[in-house]
Order: sequence, then C-alpha cells, then structure tokens
Amino acid sequence: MFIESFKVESPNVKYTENEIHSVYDYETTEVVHENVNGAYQWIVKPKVVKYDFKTDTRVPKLGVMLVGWGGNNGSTLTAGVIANKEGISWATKDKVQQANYFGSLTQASSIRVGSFNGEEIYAPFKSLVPMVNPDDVVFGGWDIKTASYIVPLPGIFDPDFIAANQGSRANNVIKGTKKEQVNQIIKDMREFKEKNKVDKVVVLWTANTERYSNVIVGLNDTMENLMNSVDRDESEISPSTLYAIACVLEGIPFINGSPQNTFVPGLIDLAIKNNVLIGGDDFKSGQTKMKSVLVDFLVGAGIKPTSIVSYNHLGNNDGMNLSAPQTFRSKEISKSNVVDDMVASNGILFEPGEHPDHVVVIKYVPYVADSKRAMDEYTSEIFMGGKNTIVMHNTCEDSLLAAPIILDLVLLAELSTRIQFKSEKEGKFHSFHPVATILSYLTKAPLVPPGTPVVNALSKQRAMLENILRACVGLAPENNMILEYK
Ligand code: NAI
Ligand code: DG6
Repeated sequence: MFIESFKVESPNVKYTENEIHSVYDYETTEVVHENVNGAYQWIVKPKVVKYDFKTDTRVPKLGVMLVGWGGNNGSTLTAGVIANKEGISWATKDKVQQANYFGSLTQASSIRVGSFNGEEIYAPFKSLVPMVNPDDVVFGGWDIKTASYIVPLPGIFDPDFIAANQGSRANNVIKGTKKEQVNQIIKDMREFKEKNKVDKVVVLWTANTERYSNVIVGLNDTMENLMNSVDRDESEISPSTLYAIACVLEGIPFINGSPQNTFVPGLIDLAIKNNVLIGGDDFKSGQTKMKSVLVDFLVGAGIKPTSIVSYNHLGNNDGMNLSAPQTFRSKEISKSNVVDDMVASNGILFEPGEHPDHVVVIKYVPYVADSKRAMDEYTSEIFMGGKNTIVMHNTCEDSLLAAPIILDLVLLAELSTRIQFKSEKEGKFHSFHPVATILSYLTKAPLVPPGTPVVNALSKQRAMLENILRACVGLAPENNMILEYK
C-alpha cells in the first residue's frame, strides 16, 4: 500500500513549529586488533552511540544557478521543471505524455515505512523530511554561449581547459583577470538572489568537462596559496575552480557534475575553513550506475569479475568536447575507479592489490546526437574455473538521465544545510562535514573528506542517504529483516 505522508510518534521524536528533533541510537561496531593471551585476534565490539538530530522544517524559496545553463542538461532540466509546474502534457506517437519527475530519487522513489494488517506500507522518499518542491525552484545561471531562448549570464571562459572544438561557442564571456571574474560571479549571485527574492542559492556545474588542473605546491595546495594564485592571475586555476571559490566565499553550496578536479586541495581547504558545502564529482547517470549495481551483485554473490569493458558513443556537444584527449582523460578517471570498494570488500575472490581489467572507451558519433549508446561486457570467473560473460546494451537520451539527478543534488544539498546533529560526546550541534558525502549516490566519483572511505556500491549509497533521513525522524535504519513474519 502507498501512503502520501506520515508522522512519527515516539518518545524520542518531537515535532515543534520549526523543527523535528530526534534522539537516536546509532548501532555500530568497532573493530580492534588485540593481544588476547599472547595471540593477536580481531575483536568486533558492537556499540551504541546516542545522537541528537534537529531538522529545520522551514523550507526556503530556493534559487538554483547552473554553470552551463544553456547546455543540454541545463536547458532540459529547466524545461522539465517548467513543464511539471505548468502541468504540461503533449502527444507522442504512443500516448499523451504528462510531465513527471521520473529518474529523481527524491521525487519519484519510495521508502518502506512499516507494515499495516500484514501489508507493506510505502511512502514517497520526499515525505521523510520537508524538502523544497522542485516546481518552486527559480533557475538561473551562466553560459559562455548565448544561444538559448533564456539568455544565461556571461560565463568564465578559458580555452585551455576545455576542448579546442568548443572555442566557437564562446560568445558570452566575462572579461578581466581571475580575481575580477570571481568578483563578477559573486555579484551575479547576489543580484540573482535579490531579484528573485530567494532565501537560498545552490550552484551546480553542468558545463563542459574540463581537463584536470595540475596540483602544484604553492599554487593550489592550500587555501592561502589558492587565493594568492587567483590574485596573481595564475593560468592553472580553472574556470570551475573560480566559480567554486566565488560560491564558498559567499557561503553558497557548490556541486560539480563533471569529472574534472575542480576541488583542488586548496579549494577543499577553503570550503572546510568556511564551512560551506561542496559536493561532486560527475553525475552518476547510466552506465556507471549500472556498474555500481552489477559489480556489487557479482562480488556479493561470490562471483569474480575479471574484465570490465565499457564503451560509449554519443553525438551531442558533451561527446564532442570529450573527443579531445585531455577532457576524455578526466572522464576516464572518474569512470574507472568506481568498482574499487566492491573489489576490496572480498578477499576470497581478490588477492590484496588485485583488480579486474577495466577499460573505458568514449567515441564521438554526431549522428546519434543525445541518444547515447552504452555497451558493457563483464567477464567473471565462476564455479570451478567456468567463465560467465554478461553483455549489456543501453540506448538513452543522456540529458533525460542527468536532469533528475541534478534536481536531487540541489534539493539534497539544500536539505542537508538544514540538518544539525551531535553525538553524546559532543557538546554542540553541528552541520554535516562541508564535503558532502551524503550526495554520493548521485555521483560517479564521490568527493569525500580526507581519510574517509569512498563508497561506490549503489545500494549502500542509497541506504546511507535514506537511513540518515530516517534518523532525522527517529526511524530505525531499514534492515529488511521483517522478523514480524519469521
Ligand atoms: P553541453 O555541452 O550540452 O552543455 C555544457 C554547456 O556548458 C554548454 O552550453 C557550454 O557552452 C557551457 N560552458 C562550457 N564552459 C563553460 C564555462 N566555463 N562557464 C559557463 N558555461 C560553460 O553538455 P551536457 O550534455 O549538458 O553535459 C554537461 C556536463 O555534464 C558535461 O561535463 C558532462 O560530461 C557532464 N555529465 C553529463 C551526464 C549526462 O548523463 N548527461 C552524466 C555525467 C556527467
Ligand atoms: C559519455 O561517456 C559522455 C558522458 O558525459 C556520460 O554520458 C556520462 O558521464 C554518463 O555517465 P554514466 O557512466 O553514469 O552513464
């Protein structure tokens, strides 16, 4: 059965006018390597840590500024939200199509809340805690090209960072030094906020994939060095890093939907010191999403994936930009490291340091336009030396996969800025770490704080997000035990 909304009744949960307050028992385990009677043993100690969560339930009027607003993803998302808001429908050759938010975790997926008379009860994911309604989001942003019905603000353009084939697009650019460009972005965000009377702004990069920036000691390795490099107009500071700097200085969350290393160490340092949310990298939309399910399934089933070969061809502007070796390399990196955690989790199948062959190919084929093809071959070793090969072929409009993910990223980023928590050992409430691992489900190469494990397996990423939001309303993690019926 499906219900639209619910309220939790528990001595541990209090709903006030502006807050949900929950006291939460976090059940976890501590692993130690201890000397027991002269021999070292691994000891696993269950422990319970008390946490307090408080969620501000005042949903703000949200402004979203997209870098690359006029591009495929930016324009598709904007048009999709307008179509939903206006209740637009249109005739296709199959049926009359209503606007919807399919593909959005927050808007179109559900969670199990319990059982009623022997029946499982599900509710919308978005009913867990109050979230911004996407129909109410005000969109704006920048693009280096004007060609769109809604003209974006001029963008920061540096031909050294994207493919040379993009040069002819650049007819809408911010002139001046890097410092002046950062200041212009700050001015744009202030004016956007003022003009649209929005309470909060989130900025997301959905512009072209850049090449990696060189990380150099003295240039971009610390907050001070990065800011000094901007002042000196150093050429190795990328446009995406400049937008991110402007956002952090303004206290505005910044999310990177492309694979490049926008978040150089100096930028991460800046975000941590200013306690401003940053998240990324690279939308996990299709092939990688599948990979982070399939490899998790294989390794979890005791099957050993030995060769993973992924091939893409597409003919949109993203594909054209990725046809240059240096931008392709950024994408290759982000698509290649996505099975590491699953491989490392099974020491029966893999020796330490052993890894399946993993090859990523992307080719630009103009004729197929936005209808991206993804072909994957997974070869695995099974029982008694047998081989199992799985082949997948996927055809899909790339921007229709990315648009709902962008929506989830900005809605969840906003939501996470309204959640505060503390453990029993901490005196004061605090927000999540500025490096937003809570967004991992939506990104190919989750950005994590230094020293934090990276989780790529999709089901774990979803469970982490759902269970944190359940904790905010005092619900236990979904454990799927259903002991009531055993
Ligand atoms: P697109 O090429 O259609 O749009 C990008 C837009 O960014 C263009 O309009 C371009 O003029 C603009 N632009 C480039 N540099 C800029 C700058 N410095 N400032 C402002 N605007 C700038 O590309 P599309 O298909 O919208 O993809 C956008 C990004 O999202 C790409 O980097 C792509 O790799 C990434 N991505 C896309 C996924 C998908 O499924 N569509 C999945 C994962 C990542
Ligand atoms: C081709 O690889 C172009 C890219 O922008 C992809 O479409 C995008 O990275 C999609 O990623 P994935 O692996 O999640 O389908």
